Amino acid sequence: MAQAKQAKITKKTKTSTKTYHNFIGGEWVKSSTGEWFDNVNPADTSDIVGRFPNSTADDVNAAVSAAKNAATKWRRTPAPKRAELLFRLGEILRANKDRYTQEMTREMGKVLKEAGGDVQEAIDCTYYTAGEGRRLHGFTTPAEMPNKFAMCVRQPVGLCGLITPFNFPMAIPSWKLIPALVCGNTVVIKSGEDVPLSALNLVKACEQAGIPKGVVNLVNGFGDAGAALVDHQDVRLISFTGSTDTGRKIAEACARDNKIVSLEMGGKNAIIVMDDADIDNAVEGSLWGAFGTSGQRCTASSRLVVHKKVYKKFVQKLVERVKALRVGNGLDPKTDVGPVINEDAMQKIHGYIHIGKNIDRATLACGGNLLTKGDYAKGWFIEPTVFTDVKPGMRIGQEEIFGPVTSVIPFSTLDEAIEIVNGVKYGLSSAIYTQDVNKSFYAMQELYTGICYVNSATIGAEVHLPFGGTKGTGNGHREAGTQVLDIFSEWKALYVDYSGKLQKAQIDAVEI
Ligand code: UN1
Repeated sequence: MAQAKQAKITKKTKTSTKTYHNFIGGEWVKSSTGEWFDNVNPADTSDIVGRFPNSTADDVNAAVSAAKNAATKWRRTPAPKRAELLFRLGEILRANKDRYTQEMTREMGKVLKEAGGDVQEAIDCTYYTAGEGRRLHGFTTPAEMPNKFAMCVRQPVGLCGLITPFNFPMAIPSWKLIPALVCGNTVVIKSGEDVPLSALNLVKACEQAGIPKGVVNLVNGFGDAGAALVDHQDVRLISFTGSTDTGRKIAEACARDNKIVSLEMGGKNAIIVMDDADIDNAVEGSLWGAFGTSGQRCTASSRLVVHKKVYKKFVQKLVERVKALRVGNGLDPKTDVGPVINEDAMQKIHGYIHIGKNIDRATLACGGNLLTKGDYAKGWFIEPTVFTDVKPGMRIGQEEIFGPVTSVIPFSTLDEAIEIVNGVKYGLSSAIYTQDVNKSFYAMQELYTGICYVNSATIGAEVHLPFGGTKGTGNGHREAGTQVLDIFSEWKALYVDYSGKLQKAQIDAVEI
């Protein structure tokens, strides 16, 4: 990564490439060092989408200080008023959806339809969560003494640092930003360095919606900028989506400062295909779950756990469909599968293909090669790859690959399949294809994941349901839904004694 970063950084002041800035205290500003990095199209690395400030701890400090200055006024703004601005933001996102979609495909590589879905997820999240401005429900409860009132309200946690990944360049920033704002927090965002434009588009839309200066701040850059945010003493909460390794380091750093930390990390999700399943439907779901977004989703269906009775038929149909997938530039509407995000990712995924073939010794049913000729030479392309006869304990059956590679694992009984699905260190998403209502409910009960689907793939979560996972996927929090409010607000218990005298809890009991 370090090498890729160095190659991208420049101090040049003159360029024909469009230049973007950090957003700090309501102003668009350069980084304190005057350094820039290029945002490169992963389908065509000769296409530079823009150049962005390479920020340091000084820039992060400036952004945190702006967020701190804006905090009191924003916290005191009634939640329905905060939400009004968010509804306005939703309108702006909707009006610009096509442009955002194009720009996202250009910087991230996913096909246009999927980029449109990503922007739509940000729109949905904005409208849905803005509605919380008129709810943010607390509760009342009886007090144990007469003439005393007890209730609970949500209060903002304070200054939030949001660190976001490359794979959902607008949706994931919105999952964090919108609930943080509706709860009354101010934020500093450090967006994924491979996809800075989509988060910037979201922040620009916040500015246009009239969100006050300093409430939303954006710092572009690499891991050192993220680390400066994590270590800053004025930051109260870090919300992070990304790799399990980075997440663990962030959690350790946050623990030292007693910061609240919400982590959304890896997955090794699986689809179970029962012998009674509609096989064609299961094949379609597997194709979409494994190769959508080139497999670069935390929710990707990277294991297909298939009943032995239908194994042969399933594999034959799947491989036929996978071979027909068109790999190419996501901007071409005929493309099914775009590039992967960068060279490091491509090498890592290719490394896993090597492991699958030569160390695990699974059967390579199709794919397996880097695509480097003709137009492919300009980008980071990999053939959609299927391994069969995979044993659950193999590395390709255990580790997150985050690319267009899936492993088919045979099984004989539903209990065995459930054990295979649960037998990894992650627990984000799972699925089962079956026509049998009893089997589906049994699987829903036994699959130990944060999300579980019946008769559809492991991807495609909706914004009004909680998103997150068990075990190594997270640290117990859920994004989206109303559950996300528990990340971005803290409970305050309120007691009002209107008896006019001292009443001692647990001591002055009422006689009955
Ligand atoms: C992710 O992969 O990090 O459920 C997010 C889905 C999308 C979100 C995925 N709505 O696949």
